[in-house]
Amino acid sequence: YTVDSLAQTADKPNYDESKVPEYTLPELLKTNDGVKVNNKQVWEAIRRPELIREFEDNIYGQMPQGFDRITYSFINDNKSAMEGKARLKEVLIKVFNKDQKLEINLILFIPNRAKRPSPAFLLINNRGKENTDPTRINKSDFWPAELLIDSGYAIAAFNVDELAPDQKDTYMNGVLRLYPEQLAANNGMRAIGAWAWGASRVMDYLLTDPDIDGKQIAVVGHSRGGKASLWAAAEDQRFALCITNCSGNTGAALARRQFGERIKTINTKFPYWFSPNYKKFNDQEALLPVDQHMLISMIAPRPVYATNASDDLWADPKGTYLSLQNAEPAYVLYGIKPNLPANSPAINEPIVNASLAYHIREGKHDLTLFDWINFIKFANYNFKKRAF
Ligand code: GTR
Repeated sequence: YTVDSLAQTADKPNYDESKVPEYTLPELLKTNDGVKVNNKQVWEAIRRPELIREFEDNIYGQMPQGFDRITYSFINDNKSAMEGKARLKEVLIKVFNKDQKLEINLILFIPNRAKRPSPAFLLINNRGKENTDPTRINKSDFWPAELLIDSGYAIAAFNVDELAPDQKDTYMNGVLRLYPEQLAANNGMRAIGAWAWGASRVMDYLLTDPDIDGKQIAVVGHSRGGKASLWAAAEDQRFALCITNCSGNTGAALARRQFGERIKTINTKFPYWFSPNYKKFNDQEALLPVDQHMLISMIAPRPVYATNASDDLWADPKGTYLSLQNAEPAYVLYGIKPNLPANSPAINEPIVNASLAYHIREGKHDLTLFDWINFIKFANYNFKKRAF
């Protein structure tokens, strides 16, 4: 072997289950001082905040909490959109901080014939404006607004590029202009954190909208957007439910399995997604003080739905299912027994009537109608039950 070919072999993704290293997950229910967490009081007062800090310091960066001012104005308000089925609101959200301004364009459809205030789904859209066309001339299964409206849900979306352009040379031209100290810090927010922060600003607006049930808002993201939806729901407990579609590495999949995409790969290709501190864990997964099951745990007792696709081994379906399973003890603290089966369900056999839901869909890395149909069933089940 030449040195070069060895280096290439080392960086090749592993898809062989027998080559997954032995690993021990960091203990979920033990505080950094070694105290056992056996009730939700200790979890909420000590353990959960510890974990939030670990994820902030080592992975996603800090989540800036304050700003000077936020305003909402209506670019469009059409009570008879979608041939009368929905009210369309196009809301311009402006956030001001330190003489800087950030604009978020929110698109929101609310069902006319269903109950009001409506439960809502919010998509963190990482796939361009053409997928969330307010005119509905262009329709896309990535954001099937008509399906949601027909099912009695409001459906909202914003574009991640407004918060942090999804490119290594321009990502700082968004939220980070409002928080320059983040950019300077090794544990500062980067693009994925900025997208999650954006979801929270949309939440700020949604809570002022009398047509929306603020207690029933689900945050949804696909892939890089699914990493952000998990982080948004972990940081912002106002989200009642979280959906993470094919989110893989630094999303729902366990890092320590080193299967498919790895920390080094993601940090090399997308150095602007996570905090600079995360680079310390390139090829050093075992040194992480957390693993991704803890990210899901921080959302407990709120329901989480993770998905995979059969052709998308890069996102490690098995590691995603294991992550959900290992988050269960946090739900048990709230008297909820998610009861995921020991083995991952068969392809196209979703588990939806649960607090921790999962499916692996046939096909490629994508967000499809199949996924959405099951997200609706999951929300129907959990919102009706209101067990949280
Ligand atoms: C890939 C990246 C994944 C995932 C994906 C996507 O290139 O490696 O982590 O985020 O992009 O967003 O579709």
